[in-house]
Parts: sequence; C-alpha cells; structure tokens
Amino acid sequence: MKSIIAKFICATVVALSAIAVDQHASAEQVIIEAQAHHLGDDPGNEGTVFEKTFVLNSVPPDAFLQLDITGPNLESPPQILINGTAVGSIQPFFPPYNPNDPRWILNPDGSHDFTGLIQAWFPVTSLLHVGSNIFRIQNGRPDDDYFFSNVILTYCQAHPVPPQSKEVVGARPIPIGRASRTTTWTPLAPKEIRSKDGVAD
Ligand SMILES: [Ca+2]
Repeated sequence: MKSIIAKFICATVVALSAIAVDQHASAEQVIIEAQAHHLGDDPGNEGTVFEKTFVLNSVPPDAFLQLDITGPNLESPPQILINGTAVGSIQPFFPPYNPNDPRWILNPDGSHDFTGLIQAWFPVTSLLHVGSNIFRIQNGRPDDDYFFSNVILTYCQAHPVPPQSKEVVGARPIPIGRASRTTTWTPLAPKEIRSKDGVAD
C-alpha cells in the first residue's frame, strides 16, 4: 500500500511539475539505451567500453539509473559511470553465489560469472546536469564477456536505497510503466567476494 500511495503522489507531482526530459522520453523516464550490447573479448564483442550521450532539459530531484546485465564477472565487475563519475558497484546486485545454480559459472582462475539477469539501480541525481550527459560502462577486466540492455533514467520512484555492504533481503521496486512484478534479491556479502587473477568468460 505504501508504494502505491508513493506512486500516486509521485505521478501527481510529475504531472503537476511537468519535469522536462529529452524529446524522446516520457515524463517518468529517459531511455538512454534500450538495445542489448555485448562487451568483452569473445566473438561478437563491441569492445570493452560503451558510451552514450543523453540530453536533459532539467535535472530531476530523484533520478535513478537502472540497467539489466547478464554474464558479468563477480570479482571484477563492469564499472558504470555518469559524466566520468562511478555511480556505485554492481557487486551488491549479484545473487548469492550458489555452486548448484547452473547460472553461476566457475572460471579456471577461481572467479565467478553470473549468467542470469541482474537488474541494478543507482541514485544519480548529483551526477547529472542540464544539457549533455554521458553514460559509460566499461569492463572491470578485458576478458569479461557480458551483455547489458535497458539503460534507463527513472524519476521519482519508490526505489529503496541500493544494497550496500551488508546482506539485505528486500523487494525490487516495480518501475512505472513496466510489468508489475516483484523480484526478491539477496546481495552477496563482501566476505564472500574473492579476487583472483586469470581468465574469465
Ligand atoms: Ca572472454
């Protein structure tokens, strides 16, 4: 109920204030890049860096960057930046490592790739400015192969605080305009994260 009320208030605020976004977006979100891209060094890769410029006519007070990512390396995950500043780590958005889950790949070097869907989000209002902004995603290690898609800037939503260092169990918010569903997530505790050298896929 709380989130429904929050969304009603949010939608009302958005409607009344008519927050300006770029010409391709609705009042609630800016689609920075919807298409899937493959970064890494395996066949079909598009390199190890992807950048895209997006334009804002105003900076919303409550903006979150969200994206879907599949296949990244846990120990050396891709880094995401807005205008040259890291938005935060995607590591806490990985599910807990489970050797019995076929979506987890154990690499020869002892590191791990997660081939299931990871949905990450970050508060980014302080990193945005009016005019051109640059979204960037870059490999944490050049041989890490992964796909990302649905890079979206969302406004005024009931996003929880992104997971931090401690294990947290919660429900991902339901983005406005997307299918109604809730996914339970359990970020990995830092002590479970190990770093080793070698080859990742
Ligand atoms: Ca690779």
